[in-house]
Amino acid sequence: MSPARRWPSTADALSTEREPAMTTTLPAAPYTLRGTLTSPFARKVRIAIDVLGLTDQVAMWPVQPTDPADPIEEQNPLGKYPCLLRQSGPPVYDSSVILELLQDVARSEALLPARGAERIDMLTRTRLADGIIDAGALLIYEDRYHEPAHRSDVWRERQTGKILRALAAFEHEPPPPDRTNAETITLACALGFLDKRQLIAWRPAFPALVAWLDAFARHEPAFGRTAPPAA
Ligand SMILES: N[C@@H](CCC(=O)N[C@@H](CS)C(=O)NCC(=O)O)C(=O)O
Repeated sequence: MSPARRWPSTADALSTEREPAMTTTLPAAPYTLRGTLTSPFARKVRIAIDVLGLTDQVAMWPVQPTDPADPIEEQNPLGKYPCLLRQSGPPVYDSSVILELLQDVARSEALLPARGAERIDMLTRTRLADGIIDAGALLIYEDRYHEPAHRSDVWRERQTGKILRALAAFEHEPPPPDRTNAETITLACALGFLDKRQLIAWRPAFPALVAWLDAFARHEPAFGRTAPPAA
């Protein structure tokens, strides 16, 4: 694996509002995160890096999704990001597994309990929030990869239904907004993704989640620091 271009390890790269300048310098950091500033799954990881105090240990190397020469498919055969490269050991994916690794590196259990019923609950609720992003991505890909005549309203309704039911579950029982953990990070990234992509008008239908996101953003500054670029 010989990257042509990388980002250096800087806190700035985690919080930037624009793509940082490229460099050919190989990072000295023990870990390198492959992702983009617009990826909600990569945002989960960027927030975790920030809150766990690991910004000096993780370099950033942006994925160029439209560049066939980008080695992301060698690093993760699924071609998905985020993907965390290590100085020793194979690459680590997906976002929730990366969160667990980062917790280990930080010797913390702040994001996810190590064992017990709370761990299973949090993993399940984190997957529920992940599923909002997954379904939203499928809506985007439907438009991106299918000509208008081949787009399926049935498919769109299925994905929209998943998003709405998951949002209803969180609206009914939101996690405490003053905690930063795997569930709250992922839910905030999912809601931020819906806002950014304007996939559905969720705000009028889910007022408790609107309030929840405001409160979480006030509680956790890393959420604002990792906002996707405006353009
Ligand atoms: N379950 C994975 C999902 C990752 C994912 O779908 N990432 C998107 C970018 S936000 C991606 O890689 N899309 C390109 C593709 O699916 O080929 C995770 O949590 O990391």
